[in-house]
Amino acid sequence: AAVAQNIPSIAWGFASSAYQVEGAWNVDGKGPSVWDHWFLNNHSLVASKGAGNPIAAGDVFKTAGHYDRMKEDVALMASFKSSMYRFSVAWSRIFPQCNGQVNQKGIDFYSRLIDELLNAGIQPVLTMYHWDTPQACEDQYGSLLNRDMFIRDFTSYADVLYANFGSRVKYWLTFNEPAAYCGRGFGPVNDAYIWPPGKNGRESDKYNCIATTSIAHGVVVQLARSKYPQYEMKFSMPLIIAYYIPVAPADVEQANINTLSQGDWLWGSLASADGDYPAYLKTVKTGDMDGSLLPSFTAAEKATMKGTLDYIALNYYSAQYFNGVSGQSAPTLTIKADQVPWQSAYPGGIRGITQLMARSYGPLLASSVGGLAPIMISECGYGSISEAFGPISQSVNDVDRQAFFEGITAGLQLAVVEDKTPVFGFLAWSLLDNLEWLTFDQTWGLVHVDQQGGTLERTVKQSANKLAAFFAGSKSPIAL
Ligand code: GCO
Repeated sequence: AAVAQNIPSIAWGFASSAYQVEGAWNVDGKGPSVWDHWFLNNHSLVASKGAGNPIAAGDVFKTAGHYDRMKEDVALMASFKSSMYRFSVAWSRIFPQCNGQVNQKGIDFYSRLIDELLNAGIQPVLTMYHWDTPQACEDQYGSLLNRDMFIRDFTSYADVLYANFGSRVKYWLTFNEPAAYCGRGFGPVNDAYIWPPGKNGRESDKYNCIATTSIAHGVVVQLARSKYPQYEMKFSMPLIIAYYIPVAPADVEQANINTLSQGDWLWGSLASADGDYPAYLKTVKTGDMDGSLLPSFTAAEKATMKGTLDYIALNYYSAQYFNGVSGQSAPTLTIKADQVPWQSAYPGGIRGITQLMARSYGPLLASSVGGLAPIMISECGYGSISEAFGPISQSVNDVDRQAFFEGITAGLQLAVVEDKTPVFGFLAWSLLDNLEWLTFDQTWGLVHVDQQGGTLERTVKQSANKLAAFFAGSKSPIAL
């Protein structure tokens, strides 16, 4: 009973994205996405990255075979008593040719998924764009670099999604991590990880892509509000933000700027009263963002964007210490045995980052809870290198991932129970071992998928059981 009292009331479950789990890339009328196209045309790349790797050994396009195993996967989530699931719709299932023609079979698949979730008591969270633009939109006009055409087509797509799913889906996420696809897909890239459409362009292309994304977000949220007022759809944009932990009191201000600026070049305009970036950003340079390069918005664009963020959707993976004296950031490296190189996995940071976000955005959001911004942890997970090549027994006994989630849940408990931070959803990345974009040497699932053997059979890892036991079927009392 003592344990039960401490369970925070949070809707919880898993997150995924279409390209990473579905497979069936050319089935039931689906057109190729830019990611399908990239792999189809880069066999050597797949082969070189894939030497001895589990996925490339089989059929890379099967990923986790979720398209054919959807019911089984929902049953799995229900068996953990989870209450929320984040998935993305593959735009190229709905508009395969980017010519305005809707593919009904694509709609049918997501409609069945949503019904299956609702019947299992799991609330759907729908991501509209998780990087997989229809290749036809890229071929015809250059996708995100052609602002007018892109927004026109994304708006038609949004309209179809709202008309079909708006009555059943409350939580919507527009664009997942724009800095990632705008940076690696359109901006200059100086390592091997060029992402589709592989423009490798100028720095200004990256910022244009970011601005197009912000405006498109504003346009489709306004569409939902004006055309479908009968549906209670709530919108956010999931961003990945690393938490900078100050090492001394004098470092707090700069550490917070480092953390908040990663979100403010997008959320800042969408949450603000005037639709513009917060003024402080102009002189800030951190990580992916140089504030002096941010393009300016017209009055009409600002009017479209302002007030279009209903909650904060935070993808939390990493933290770093920030030392103002040296000006250096050092990784925390709390869990280090086999984590992926970019992840500085520090579960303890979840308490501080949620508190910072809730306080900073609370005054700006119409749906704030007691002055604090409601937060959905839209992704949080642990990528393992050794698991990807090891035997299934090692994968199932995923000690590092378990340690990560133990730290996360301890931090969440303090965040919700002690700090009263309104975290209403927690989504672990990811339900299944899947296709991690351009890398084949890491696994993120809380459920093992037999990719090596090609059977795609699911086996529950201990981390999934741990999370399920911690949350014990908890739901959230917060209704936006
Ligand atoms: C991201 C994406 C996910 C990744 C996950 C692990 O954050 O990059 O949203 O698709 O798979 O983060 O790297």
